[in-house]
Amino acid sequence: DYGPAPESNAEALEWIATHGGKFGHFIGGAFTKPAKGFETRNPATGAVLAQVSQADSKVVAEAVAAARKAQPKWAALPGHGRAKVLYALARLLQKHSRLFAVLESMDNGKPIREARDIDIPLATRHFYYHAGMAQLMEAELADRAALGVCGQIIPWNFPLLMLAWKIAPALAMGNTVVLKPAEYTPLTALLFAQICDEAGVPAGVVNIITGDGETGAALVEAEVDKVAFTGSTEVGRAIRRATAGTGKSLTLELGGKSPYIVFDDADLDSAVEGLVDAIWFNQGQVCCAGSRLLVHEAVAEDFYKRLKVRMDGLRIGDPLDKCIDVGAVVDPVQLAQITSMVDGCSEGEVYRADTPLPEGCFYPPTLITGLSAASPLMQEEIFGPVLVSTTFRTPVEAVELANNTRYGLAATLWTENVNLALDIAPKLAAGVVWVNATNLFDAAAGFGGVRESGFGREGGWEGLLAYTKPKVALKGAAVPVP
Ligand code: TXE
Repeated sequence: DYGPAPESNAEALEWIATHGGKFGHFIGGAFTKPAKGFETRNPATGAVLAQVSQADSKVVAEAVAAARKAQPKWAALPGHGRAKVLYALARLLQKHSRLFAVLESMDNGKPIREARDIDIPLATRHFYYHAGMAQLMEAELADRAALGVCGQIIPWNFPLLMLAWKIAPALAMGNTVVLKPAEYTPLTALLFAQICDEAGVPAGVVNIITGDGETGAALVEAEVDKVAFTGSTEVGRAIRRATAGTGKSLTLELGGKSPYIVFDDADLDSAVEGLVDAIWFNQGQVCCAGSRLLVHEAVAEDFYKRLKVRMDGLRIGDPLDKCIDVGAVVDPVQLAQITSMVDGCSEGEVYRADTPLPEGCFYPPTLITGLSAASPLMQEEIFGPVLVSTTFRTPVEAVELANNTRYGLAATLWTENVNLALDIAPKLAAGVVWVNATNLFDAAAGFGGVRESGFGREGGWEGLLAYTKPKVALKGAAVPVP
């Protein structure tokens, strides 16, 4: 239903109201009493949506203890026992998909079209996939065991999807979890907590605690066996330091400045469409956003012209409007950060989409051309709807420019020449390379970075292994040891 009317937020507001507009933490299968904390707001309107609690180290310890208590029994379940629960979660995500999508859009500011067609279906798929893997692992991974209790910290750009990426594989492999959503976007995690009970998740297997970076730091320090983090490179670095020498497993999925390379023989219209998705999907707040356009100088002028026409056609506004392409930036703090980075740049030529911009937490789709490779905007993650660009002459130069950053999360290249694609793709320092496509994700494909974009994979076989440790069982020797 792509009708012109905005999606109704009545059900979401009603759900918040059933909790009295105030949420505690979800520990040991029940919500705690709401305590002192902070407000979460709708960035598109500025309206307060709910009050959530701030977990201190005592609350973190309680949640970890609940997870610890539940873990042996959960791990001892046969694979099909855990699969049953994961399938139930997947089905309930589908059943409540409209509520999840509206809540996500209101809390984050993302267009409802994206929440409905991408975030929620991909999160659901992750649970279906890992339900299957929970059963398969018994046969395939008999020499691996669960890690134990996992502390999981997620960002605000894809709140439910990042929760799914963290919780589904952990549970499939017999771990229990304490997850902390980002302070800007706690609501879908709290709704997920509620459906855990309906899905038959045993008490203590999933614990959700809310709070800011202090809560996150306390979770890293707590008695957990693994920390899984997605967020900024700076915080990732602090977490790596804090876990060094502790024996805790760690996976980090951090920032990026992913190149989007357009060769002179590319299908330019398709490459423009891909780029719209690469940088303006979710207002550019995507770790693997194709935020650095490298375009062959022979087609650059033509490409920029086509791109600007497409930018001017993007509709920015009420995220609950089903026709909207670009929604609100997650928070005024992020908006100020984007604004100061762009305004602080004295180089290049700035083009802002010629499209009406609503009042509030919105930033126009922006293209900055003619930047030098060393410019801060070419090097630093902006994490907003801002595309930076420069040109190249040869494939060798394209690879050099592409790899000229501290990051290595993703890369995209467009060419009609398959030999060129096969030559260039392996030379790009990136965890994933997309050819004539962009932003393709699958629960069966490991996602993650190299260099300062982090390490470890989420999804696929590697993602499952990251929630296990090797286990060797030696039976009584048939042959006497000499
Ligand atoms: O991220 P943080 P912020 C990048 C992006 C963005 C910038 C800042 O460039 O502009 O980071 O965003 C928790 N110990 N990305 O400040 O702080 C925090 O509560 C443990 C890219 O929101 O990294 C939240 O749950 N946890 C990224 C989570 O970490 C801590 C997505 C992420 O917040 C902590 C988000 C600490 N010391 C931002 N401090 C991506 N790769 O997708 C904070 N947290």
